[in-house]
Amino acid sequence: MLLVARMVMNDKRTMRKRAYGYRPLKIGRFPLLMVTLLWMSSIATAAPSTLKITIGTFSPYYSPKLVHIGTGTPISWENPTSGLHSITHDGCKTGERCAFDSGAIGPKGTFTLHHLPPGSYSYHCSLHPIMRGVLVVLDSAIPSET
Ligand SMILES: [Cu+2]
Repeated sequence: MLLVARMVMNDKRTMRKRAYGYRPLKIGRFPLLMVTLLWMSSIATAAPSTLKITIGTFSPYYSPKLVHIGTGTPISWENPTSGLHSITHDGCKTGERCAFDSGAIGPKGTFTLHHLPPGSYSYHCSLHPIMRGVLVVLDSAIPSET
């Protein structure tokens, strides 16, 4: 039975080849396998959702002011104000290790940080030093806010 079916299939292929004068494009299992692997890897390495901090003209200036995140969680500051602000690690000012400095973020601008090593990061706005926030990166994947 199988042999007959195979013969019929072969015959159809030959007919198609004859009819169009070329070999029909064979889409084997390889592309399907690749797509499946890509899909699976995208699930495995799916980035944790970004934690958003809003910049404000009034206290607490950075909302939330104190943030705990797990390593690998991107943090994004959004500037809905009409002024310029920065996200500057205190270490940049004191001359210690400068972990991040956004430079001036304009109105409607954003600044995103990825993959900060675990640690506690105090930061400020270099244009308005009264603006202060703290970012704590924990060696885990579970983010939380306070
Ligand atoms: Cu500012």
